[in-house]
Amino acid sequence: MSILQKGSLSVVLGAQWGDEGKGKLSDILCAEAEVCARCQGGNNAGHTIVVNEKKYDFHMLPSGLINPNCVSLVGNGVVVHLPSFFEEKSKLEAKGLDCEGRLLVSDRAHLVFDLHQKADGLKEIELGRGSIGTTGKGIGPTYSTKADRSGIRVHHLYDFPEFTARFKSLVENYHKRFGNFEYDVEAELARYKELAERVRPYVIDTIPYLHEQIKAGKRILVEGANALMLDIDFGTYPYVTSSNTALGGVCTGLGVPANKISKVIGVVKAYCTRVGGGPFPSEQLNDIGEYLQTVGFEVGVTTGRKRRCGWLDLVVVKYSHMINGYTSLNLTKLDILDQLPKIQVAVAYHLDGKKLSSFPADLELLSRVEVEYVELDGWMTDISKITNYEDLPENAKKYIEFIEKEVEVPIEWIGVGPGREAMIHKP
Ligand code: 2SA
Ligand code: GDP
Ligand code: MG
Repeated sequence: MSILQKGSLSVVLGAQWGDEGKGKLSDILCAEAEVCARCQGGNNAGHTIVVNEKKYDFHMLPSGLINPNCVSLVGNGVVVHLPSFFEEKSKLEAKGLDCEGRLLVSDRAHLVFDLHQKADGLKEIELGRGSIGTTGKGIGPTYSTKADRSGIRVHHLYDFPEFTARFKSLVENYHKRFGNFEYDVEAELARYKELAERVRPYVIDTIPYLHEQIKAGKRILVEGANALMLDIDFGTYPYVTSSNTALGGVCTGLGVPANKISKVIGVVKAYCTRVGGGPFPSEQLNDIGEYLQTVGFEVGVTTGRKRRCGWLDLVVVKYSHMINGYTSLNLTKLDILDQLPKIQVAVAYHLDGKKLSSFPADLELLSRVEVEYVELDGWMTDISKITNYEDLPENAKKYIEFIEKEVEVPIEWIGVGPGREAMIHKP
């Protein structure tokens, strides 16, 4: 059975606020892919994959590493903290994954320094009650320095005088911005001289590499990180991450033409979660929210924070489909709803008596919307061992079909448990 098209890119993207289960689907699809690529974000991401009851946590590295035949590629749009890169690699190797010879890093990727992480924390303190609730991994400051052209890219490591000058200027700018905080510049430069040599075997120009892979008919799986509602342009700004998590980020973050993308899979959790600050119209600050948080083990993979929980919001999923153009969906964690007699789904937002046409840009308007819900009957049955669509309880099928009809996209996969095998494929 072939799901991925040869000589093209298939993309897995989060359709809500993240943690939908992108890692699990990416890992499953990597059984067919020759390359697995990350195009944006950094080690703020947290993708948990369970194979034979062994749990792997990925942050910056692509989930393709679990599959021994897959090359994993960190694209130019990713921001890379080198000490974390090696730490993550070591942890995965300790679990038995052999990463050597099949891990590539773009020479155009921007580097995250401890300095960016420090600035991330200081900015959050400045924001006080309005803080974003970032992961503290320096993601925002690194994309900021990229955009203001004072950033440092991987290739700068191999022109050390240039690297040193740029690094010193970066430190000076941060001192001007935040006051003189302690930072041992010389020690950091010495550390990066070493890191430059350690990372050298992985660094390539990924643009011609990907071009050749496409030409040779290879299948490339792109593993999105974060999700549409955290996109810097389309998310709940300013409560977003600092990259384009939407489909556009695939082209800019890998240097590939749009017409080479053959499949865009939206990953949708059967309910909804968000971690960090910002609006969440279908959030349930009640027993339902607590049920979803505990039964769904909704805890941040990178920071250990409890995730906020609520009902599935189809206004969000439809909005994300307008931007990403999903060819199919993966509905995940359906098993978490097993014990709920009634399930609600948000289907529309109303403001001042009028139905909104989509998800509003203005957070003040968003704070005043009334959410319209449709209530469906639950199935009150353990579905975690079901492997065929036909065997699902009638009410679970009704839930799935309701979503398909509303969003107008077929649901191709249904997740019924964390393990690789707990995925129903509905061709
Ligand atoms: P940042 O650190 O600048 O990207 O944070 C900005 C916002 O983006 C959110 N964000 C995330 N949301 C969900 N999951 C993420 N990954 C981890 C996970 C999160 C964790 O898989 O659990 O461990 O807390 C992720 N990364 C960034 C973040 O919460 C801010 O709202
Ligand atoms: P990602 O960031 O989108 O890759 O998602 P995370 O890994 O942060 O969070 C998803 C969590 O749910 C992980 O712990 C997965 O192991 C787990 N998971 C994924 N799919 C399913 C599913 O269908 N059912 C259950 N019960 N757990 C799932
Ligand atoms: Mg996650």
